[in-house]
Amino acid sequence: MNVDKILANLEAKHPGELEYLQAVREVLLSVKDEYNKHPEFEQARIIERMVEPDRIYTFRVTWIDDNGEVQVNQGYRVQFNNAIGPYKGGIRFHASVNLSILKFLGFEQTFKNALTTLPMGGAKGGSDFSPRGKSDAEIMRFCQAFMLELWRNIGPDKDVPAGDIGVGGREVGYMYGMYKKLTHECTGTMTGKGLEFGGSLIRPEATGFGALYFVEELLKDQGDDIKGKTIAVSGFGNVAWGAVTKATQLGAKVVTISGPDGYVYDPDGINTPEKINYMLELRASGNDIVAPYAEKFPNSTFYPGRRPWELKVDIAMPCATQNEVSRDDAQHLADNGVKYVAEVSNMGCTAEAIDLFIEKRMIYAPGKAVNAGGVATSGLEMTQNAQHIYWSEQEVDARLHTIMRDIHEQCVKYGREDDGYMNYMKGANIAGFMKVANAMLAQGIY
Ligand code: 2IT
Repeated sequence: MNVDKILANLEAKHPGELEYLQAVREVLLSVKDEYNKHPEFEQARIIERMVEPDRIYTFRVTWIDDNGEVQVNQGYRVQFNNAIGPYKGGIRFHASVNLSILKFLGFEQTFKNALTTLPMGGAKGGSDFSPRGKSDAEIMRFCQAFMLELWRNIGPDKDVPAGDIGVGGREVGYMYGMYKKLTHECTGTMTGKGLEFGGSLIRPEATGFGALYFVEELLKDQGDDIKGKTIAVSGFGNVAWGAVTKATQLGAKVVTISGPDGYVYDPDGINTPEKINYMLELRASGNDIVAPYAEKFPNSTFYPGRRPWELKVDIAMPCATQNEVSRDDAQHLADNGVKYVAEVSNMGCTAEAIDLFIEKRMIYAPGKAVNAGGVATSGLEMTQNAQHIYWSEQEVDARLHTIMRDIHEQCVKYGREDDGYMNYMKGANIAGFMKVANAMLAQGIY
């Protein structure tokens, strides 16, 4: 595999799509040696086919705001790869959304979904619509307008969207409602639905819970234990909330959350139901800030414009968005003796930050392994919908737990280096890649 040549071609075709090229480069560098052991991959041009999405839908979304003004946004669905199952992946509503970001997310989703052990392909969608400060009625009208275009291209065995940044239970409900209105069908075409209409127990918690189950395995592998560990978490959305909840249950102490406005440090730990549920209140306010936490809980401090990676903790868990840990942040973490970085956001660390972690022999686990519990539980929601049944909380949680252990095992299979160092980036990328590559090979060239 000529990584430089493939990347140069991709860059020429998609100039300036930095996040997409970053995600592809990471996977190519990780899988290169393994790929080169398989001339049949090269012959079938597996890698050249895998780095391009199967197709992309782009559409205009027109809606009317509360002032009666007509608003226009861009909508997308990137159907990346369906070699191992129907396209599956979230929808992101955020002002920063563009094709580069959705292509990186769809590409990552393909390998992540392969790791879950469930039959799901990779996709991602979204819009540059910003939910910040929008009324509930505006959110509803936007979601309906978005689905008015998307519905033709999705279906329970074709493409199953879910939530991501800016899309939670409320937005999935509004989109799914319009989908049903248009198709006259009650099928599991979206996941993350409300419990009353096909949603799965534990889906809201699943990404954060799964991340902590993975971290437990990772620590065990190092002869270490989660009990008593201090954790820096970034973000304050659904994923951070699930992570803080489970970390606390397992006896760890989370001391930070963050937003676009800065981070909050709570030396006592974000560890009471009042504090943890206040995260939900902050999110529901729609203001996208964490500063009010420090007013409500005066023993904590708000640091405006800063990120929590400057603190001395045992474990760093980025739970906000892509590239939120820079090389400088990574250097701070290393200087402070932070041993473990478990990325929960998708591509939360820059390539330069990851290089530093590996250079310093810190244990770094990538988002596509650590956060796979979210989409895995979406897969469990699809299973329940297809059978027209509901599983108990215990049943879903036990399955999620088993899946996360399995993902960890797959990482170990491909990521243990000769000196014993666990390279989770390599392990996750190769394990996910091998499954997708073999599935593509078996299904012929098209
Ligand atoms: O990044 C992700 O894995 C998600 N946003 C969840 C996708 C899903 O289909 O549940």
